[in-house]
Amino acid sequence: MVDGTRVEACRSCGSPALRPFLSLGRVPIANALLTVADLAREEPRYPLEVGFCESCTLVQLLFALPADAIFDEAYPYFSSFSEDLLAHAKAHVEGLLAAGRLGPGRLLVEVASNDGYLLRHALERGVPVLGIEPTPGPAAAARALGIPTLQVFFGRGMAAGVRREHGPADVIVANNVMAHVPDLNGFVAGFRELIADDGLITIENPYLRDLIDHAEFDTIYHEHWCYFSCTAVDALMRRHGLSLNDVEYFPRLHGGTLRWHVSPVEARTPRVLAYLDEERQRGLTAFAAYERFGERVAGIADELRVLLARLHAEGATIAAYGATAKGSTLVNFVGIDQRTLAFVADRNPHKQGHWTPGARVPIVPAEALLERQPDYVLLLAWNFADEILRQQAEYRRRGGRFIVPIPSPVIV
Ligand code: DWN
Repeated sequence: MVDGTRVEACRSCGSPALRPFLSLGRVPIANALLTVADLAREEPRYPLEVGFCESCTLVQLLFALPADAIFDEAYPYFSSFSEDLLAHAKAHVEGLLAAGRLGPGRLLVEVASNDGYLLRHALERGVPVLGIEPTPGPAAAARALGIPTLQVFFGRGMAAGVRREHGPADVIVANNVMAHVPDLNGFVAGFRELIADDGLITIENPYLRDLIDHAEFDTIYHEHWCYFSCTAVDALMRRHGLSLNDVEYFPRLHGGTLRWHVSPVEARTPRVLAYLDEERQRGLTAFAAYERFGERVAGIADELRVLLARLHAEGATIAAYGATAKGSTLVNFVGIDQRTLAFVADRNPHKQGHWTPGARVPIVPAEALLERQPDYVLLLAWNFADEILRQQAEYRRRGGRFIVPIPSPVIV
């Protein structure tokens, strides 16, 4: 059990005007997979609650755990188990090269470089790269690819050291990490410290608008301290002398992802202004947009609970695919456990042989779908549905059906 803290001030602007709008109960740390020894004792649970800052509009956790309790030695997330994600990362590097942002003499630094899923593509093109990754497993995997990797958490002080040793970064890439840092201002100050005056920072995170529109409540878990809109990112960057200049939207990535383009030099595009305007028009900058979200979430959870109970009562065998962090939130909030789900299949060998926290469902290799041919598979990695349904065509040809839980449960 670690000491969490109740959040009294906005992680971005410091305002005390935080308004709760969703509680998902007391849940275990989503990626704290259990070993057989862990099964002998109850895993710790912590409040999972989010709120809205009336001052800068940032949506954020209202109960926070220390980062080193989450991103520890056993942290199991490796990016390279999705072909679509690898292709997305390669396209990003190629776009930066085509735009002249990268080249032999221009340093690319990736914050949360994980297992080298992105930097490998830059290294192959002769780009000087540096990875920053705090978790030992992914950092070791990146180094095995020849990627220089610092195994530390990124922040202001650390960035100054990198600049002294390596010089300023021409490009900083920060994918699925800005939501994962407790010291949000220290993190962004690190960007300002490290980036060259004419440099570009690209930041990818799931888009808050889609979380609300598609009821992606399962993407809320303790390793995501914040949930970003353009409005909140704009305010955050201005505070550190950076400008949110552009934005790219990837609707099929992680349930809807934005790539924010940030630089020390202001050069705002009509596209980013349109996103900021749409958020105001949609009401995402006011509490009312979030006030009834909890009711929608409860409705989806009830739908899924009733569907699974009906299938189970009919004698159907049900498993799951994707031992995901979001899957922990979903099954623990809905109240599903190993009595309903026979197993969860996952391609990541670091997860296999463990059990999911809370629900305690055994994690097995993906081959189990064909070996055991359950009647239904709950797709906990629904954000990769296109890729996984392609991959599991044979399971489906044999009559297997997937249950896609978000935005509402459907059988495909
Ligand atoms: O922000 C985060 C997102 C980007 O990734 C991190 N906090 C942690 C992680 O979230 P998640 O665990 O909910 O994520 P993913 O990325 O949806 O995980 C997919 C899981 O599914 C992985 O364990 C790998 C597995 N997988 C598989 O077994 N076969 C994935 C694919 C595409 C497959 O074909």
